[in-house]
Amino acid sequence: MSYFDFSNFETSFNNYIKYILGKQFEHASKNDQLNAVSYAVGKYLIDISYDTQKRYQENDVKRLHYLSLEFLIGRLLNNNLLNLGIYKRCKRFLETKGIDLDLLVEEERDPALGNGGLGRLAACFLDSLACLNMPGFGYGINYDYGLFKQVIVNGYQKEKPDYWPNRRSPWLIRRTEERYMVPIYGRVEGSVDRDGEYNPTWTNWSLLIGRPHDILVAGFEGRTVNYLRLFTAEASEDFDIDIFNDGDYFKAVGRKIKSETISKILYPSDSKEVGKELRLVQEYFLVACSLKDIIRKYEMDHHTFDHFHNKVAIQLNDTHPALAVAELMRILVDEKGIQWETAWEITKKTLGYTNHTLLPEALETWPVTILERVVPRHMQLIYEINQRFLEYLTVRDPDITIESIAKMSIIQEGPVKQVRMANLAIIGSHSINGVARVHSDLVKTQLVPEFYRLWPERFNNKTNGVSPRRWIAACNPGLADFITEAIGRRWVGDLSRIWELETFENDPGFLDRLGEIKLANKEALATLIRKKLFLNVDPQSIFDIHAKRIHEYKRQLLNVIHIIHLYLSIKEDGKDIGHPRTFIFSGKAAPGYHFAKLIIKLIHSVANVINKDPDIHDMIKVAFLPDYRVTLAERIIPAADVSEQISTAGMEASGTGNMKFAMNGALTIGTLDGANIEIAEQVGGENIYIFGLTVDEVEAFRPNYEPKTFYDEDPDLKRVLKAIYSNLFCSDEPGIFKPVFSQLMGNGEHYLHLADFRSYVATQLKIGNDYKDRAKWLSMSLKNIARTGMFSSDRAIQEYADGIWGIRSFRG
Ligand code: 26W
Repeated sequence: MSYFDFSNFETSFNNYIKYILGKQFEHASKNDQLNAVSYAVGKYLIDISYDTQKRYQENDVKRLHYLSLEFLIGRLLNNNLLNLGIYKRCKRFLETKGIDLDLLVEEERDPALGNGGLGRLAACFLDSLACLNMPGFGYGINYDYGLFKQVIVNGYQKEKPDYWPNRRSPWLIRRTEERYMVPIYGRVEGSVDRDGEYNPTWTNWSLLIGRPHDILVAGFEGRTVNYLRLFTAEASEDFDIDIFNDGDYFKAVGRKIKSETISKILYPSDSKEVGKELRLVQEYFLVACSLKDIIRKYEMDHHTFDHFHNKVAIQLNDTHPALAVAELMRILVDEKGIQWETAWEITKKTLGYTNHTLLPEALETWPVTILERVVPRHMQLIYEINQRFLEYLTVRDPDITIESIAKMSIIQEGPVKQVRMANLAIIGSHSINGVARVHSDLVKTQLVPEFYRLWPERFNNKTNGVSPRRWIAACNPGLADFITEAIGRRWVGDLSRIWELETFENDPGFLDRLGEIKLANKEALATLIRKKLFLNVDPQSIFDIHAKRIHEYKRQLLNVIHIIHLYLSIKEDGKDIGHPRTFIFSGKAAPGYHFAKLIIKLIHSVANVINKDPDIHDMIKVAFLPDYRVTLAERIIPAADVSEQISTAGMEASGTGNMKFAMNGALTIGTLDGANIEIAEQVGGENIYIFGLTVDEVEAFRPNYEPKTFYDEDPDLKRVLKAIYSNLFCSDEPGIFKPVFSQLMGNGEHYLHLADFRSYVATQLKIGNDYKDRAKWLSMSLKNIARTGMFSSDRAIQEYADGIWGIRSFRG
């Protein structure tokens, strides 16, 4: 139950159509109706947000600011209705108008302001902060174009622009009264002040203008509404003359650069560092706007900066906003006149850094030359921070080796000097965390062991989590109602209670109903597949799903190799593969990642051959659902029997899809990587399918790994690889998959596909056998739902709040 009155909902809805759109109800389009409902919901959000802000301000609470280049929030109407507790009432009201709410929510656009895991995690965290009644706010960029839309043409991925009509979104509040002026480019002139101190002035800069737009974030049961603040880069026509030196009007106009391009588009890579100047400018733009906003708010109630870190926490979502270290120092030292040492203590105590990837190609570095041009004052400050840090190192340990110093230095020497953003983030933060236990251990032992030895107390783990509101309650209403009927509603706000489901473990009627819910979800997905792909799949078959970005380390190829193996065993050996299976893939490849795009083509080509082959008797179907995004994930995940989490051990930082699938009752086939390890601990080894080399084995294995040995010694594998090399799957375009063969057979094949093949095949075989025992399967499925309570992002946020941010729940 919500604590506010629903009666004015109807009035808001009607008024919107009549007075804002100037239409009669009969003439309102679907989109008008959607906007009218969103408007009525938005009014509640605004009211609650005023109360929330007032509460925070009166109590002078400490606030958390989550800085992220990506927020993959998904559609909002359904979730807002659910969190406010007015879904059912809204549905009934709309019925009186002849509107089906469930159809109406499908009209909403899905803002794709993120790539994948990192962006979606940020969105789940905002949901949890609000649900825990904590003062936590998101800061990001209001891109005009989100992640591209993926269309498939003849099996190939093509990218189409995804224009997010953000100017028309009913959820986005443009703050017309606020904007931030951000200097960029120019040069630093060194001078000496009255006390003989170095007193630099950054001059001749150009000007960016950042306009805040807020998306309100509702907590569960509507007590707290926080916000996600997104900045749009605007070119100002009517800038404040006051901010310029007198008489400098014309020069000032000249310095106002075309800044709209900066928030035009999200970079579509989630693994390769981009290295483009515009990306750096985006990072700086976000950091500068956010810090201006944070400091302006702080200064409304505080007159000194002595206790800044007691009121402000800032979390860096990966290194993308790492310039915050330099920008905060610049503000404190240059603008507020605070002593370096004091400013440095404040900066460190304020900032925390989360690492989300160990992939070397994803570790950000920027050429010093670019930084000097774009943010000359920041580059100076980075040099100063680094010099003081290196001095500290040698004083602390006079025997320190040159190699250690070189590794820890923010500057990487070489033909082109580079700034290592991870080192900057680590040196400038009081907390450095990884996102699953094994990942945090690898950060300490593999990624930055020197820093760990230096400051062990700064390193910690915060295993990821996902929002049970979006990833169970909203996306799987059948399951949600079923759980609530069994154990009451408390699990939605406190997922640790979901273990209570296990008391029904031996109730066959209960398990049967669980099976029926899964079947209904599979039927819905089968319908979607029929609609989108003109392909019939049998809901009674095993739905084995691999949905995530396409990347070699995530090993979609291992899955494909297994599918081809099954196919050839039926076709050539006349084998019985047990229960029929439907293999479903979904995911985007970065536009410049050619090999990942070839994997997409291979999946389509294999699907084309297998789906049409009468000899297979429909025992195997392969489907690729295009344009994976939050909304599609909400359809796919509730329908999975098997969840593919098969990355090469040591390469997936955590994964969060793995958690979503398990809590919706899918059984995981996975390596001991990322959060899979913790999922296995929670559900128990007998309720998960673990295979393959472990992190330690991978490490020991790599130096002497020769894929060719596996090829020579395993006839099944040899047959599959030959099939890929041949034109079996590409008779129209001969030879196109030869690069896949060469990659897999290449010495030092980094992802160890062939080494894990046998163990993957054996584990898949076991899945096929276990599935035949329906009671056993359903009981395992139930245990996955009941034992994954710790993977709620509420748990993760509580740990961040207690261990890093020092913020508290504040219900008033
Ligand atoms: C600069 C290009 C770029 C952009 C984004 C490089 C790297 C990234 C992200 C750090 C990649 C990412 O999304 N990492 C994922 O983060 C999730 C949330 O913690 C984890 O669950 C995934 O395992 C991790 O791959």
